[in-house]
Amino acid sequence: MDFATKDVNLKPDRPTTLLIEKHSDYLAKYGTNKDDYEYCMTEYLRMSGIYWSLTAMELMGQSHRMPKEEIISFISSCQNKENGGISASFPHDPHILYTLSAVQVLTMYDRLDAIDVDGVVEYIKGLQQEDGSFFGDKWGETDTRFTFCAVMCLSLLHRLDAINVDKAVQFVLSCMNFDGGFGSKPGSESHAGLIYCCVGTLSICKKLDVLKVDDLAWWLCERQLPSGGLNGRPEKLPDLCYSWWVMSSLTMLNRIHWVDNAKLEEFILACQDAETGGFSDRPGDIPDPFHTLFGLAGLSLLGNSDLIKPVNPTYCMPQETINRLKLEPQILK
Ligand code: GRG
Ligand code: ZN
Repeated sequence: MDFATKDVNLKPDRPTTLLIEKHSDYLAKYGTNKDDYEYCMTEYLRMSGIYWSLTAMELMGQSHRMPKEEIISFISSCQNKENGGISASFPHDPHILYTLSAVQVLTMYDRLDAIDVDGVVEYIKGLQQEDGSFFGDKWGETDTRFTFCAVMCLSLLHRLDAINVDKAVQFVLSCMNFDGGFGSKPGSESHAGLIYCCVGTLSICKKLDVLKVDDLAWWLCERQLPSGGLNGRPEKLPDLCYSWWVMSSLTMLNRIHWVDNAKLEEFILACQDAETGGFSDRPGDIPDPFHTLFGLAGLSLLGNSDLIKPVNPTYCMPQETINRLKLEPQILK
């Protein structure tokens, strides 16, 4: 049997400083050519793509380089007039994932007037089930991601009272495993991305005290590999986005120092593309807006760069936006 650790080697010629201007140029250019192959192939997740890019630009203080009015009218066009939900792109079907991304973007722009907010609230309310869980859309898949989307979206709208919050929390707790972690549904294996969703839900609902904090934080810090990068569950390769899913969770648990922050920072910086700008999942891979956001947001949590603004660990949005909305998600002391 082979017990070799799956990991990557950081090359001596890797980037070791933050290439902020390159990242701003990369995101400003992304989407300017609507015929680009990659742009066309990602239409099914366009709304989240806009959220990743805008949030990354906001964290760099560069959001003026995004086409604000074009984005706002695009979002208006994606709201379904019958059920209030929002889709990834016109004329796709609405989904709770893209409804959240749209609300996050409009909240950052302070332009919620561009959509029918009551319609969004009714859409989300209609997706809650008897056991407290949420469907992602009318087709009936349940997943702890969708609970988080529902709770985050309604809290941004100050309308959490529209759903049964106690039942939503009960459902999340029914997904807790023996290791203190969480999966996508009861009995599913712990996964760092879903742990972020469950811890984030409990943070917004101010119920973090129900966690097995030390068990969970131990499982999370064991995600660090010799390269400094983090994986999402045992026996997997490191991936830059877990710098967000793991470190945001540890920040909410007040245990960020359980990971070797200096080694993680080296790994994150090594995931930059020094030619094109942007970050990729692993050193040397092709960059994308998703990993660019989570690279910058991860560095923001580590707090060593004054080129990146503070990010809120629960919402993955600028702390200044969360302050403006007077939201106070729970962080353990
Ligand atoms: C507001 C930031 C934010 C998110 C909204 C959609 C969502 C809520 C959270 C997604 C959480 C999640 C499940 C992240 C994991 C993403 C990922 C890298 C999935 C890949 O999983 P595998 O099993 O990859 O294919 P591994 O790394 O295990 O090999
Ligand atoms: Zn990834």
